[in-house]
Amino acid sequence: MMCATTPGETMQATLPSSPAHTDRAAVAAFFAEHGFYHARGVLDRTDVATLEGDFDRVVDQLVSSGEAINARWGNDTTTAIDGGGTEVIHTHQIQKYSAAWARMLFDDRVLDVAQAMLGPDIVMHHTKLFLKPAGRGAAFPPHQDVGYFPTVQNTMLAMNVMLTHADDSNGCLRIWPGSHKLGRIERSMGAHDEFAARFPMEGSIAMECEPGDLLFFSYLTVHASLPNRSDRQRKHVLVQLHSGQDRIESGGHPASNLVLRGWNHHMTRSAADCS
Ligand SMILES: O=C(O)CCC(=O)C(=O)O
Repeated sequence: MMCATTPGETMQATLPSSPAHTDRAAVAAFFAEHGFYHARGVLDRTDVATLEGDFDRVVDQLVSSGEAINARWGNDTTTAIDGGGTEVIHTHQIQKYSAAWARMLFDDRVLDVAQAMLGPDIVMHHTKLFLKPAGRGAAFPPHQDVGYFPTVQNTMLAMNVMLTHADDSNGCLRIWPGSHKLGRIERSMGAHDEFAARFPMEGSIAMECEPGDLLFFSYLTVHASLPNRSDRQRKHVLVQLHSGQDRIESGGHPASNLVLRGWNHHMTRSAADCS
């Protein structure tokens, strides 16, 4: 909750308690008000063990590929937070490696929660694996995601599938509740000191999560994360979703346009041929 201030203003934020994920109306209202929603315990231990096993296998494959796999933002704003020499191991589209992850995308327990925020038509834009290695995991400065894949109706959100315990010491996500109400902010992609100065960390809340939790936030919600200085890895997969009533304004970012539930109302023959 932003206390008695406007979104984005500096003031110690406090964590509004998320409603149960079975109460769709309450989830929708909470998300509209705060710009995020934390669904606890959606996936069980067995699911997490399978997904984490495949996550680790993907990481091994990435490392042995010899490709560039460090997605740390190489700018001074990041170095001001984490001191440099850090990394985030990353690939897009984990479902192109693992059938277990492809099945997870269609899991009704997951989609039932997403539907509360997106309605009955749900399109997956892309997925991203993130591993913040123990002791040297990179920070992300405050930013919005809207600039990367804007949609006409701003329905795009991130669904973060948590595989490990995450807290500030291993670089969990931090969110500025209510900041989505500021809409699209100029130069919000995070590589700018002015933006970071406008959103000091004290105005954010650390989203402590457990394996099997889902953390949703709008692509308008300002978010960040601190470095992983702990002896614990931080593993999660981010799934970018939008409503099937909405459409991408401009391309450029890897996109799957995979319909997970319902219908993609703006799909065309030429668009279906792309990506
Ligand atoms: O996972 C993190 O720590 C931050 C990732 C992020 O901000 C993003 O992908 O937009």
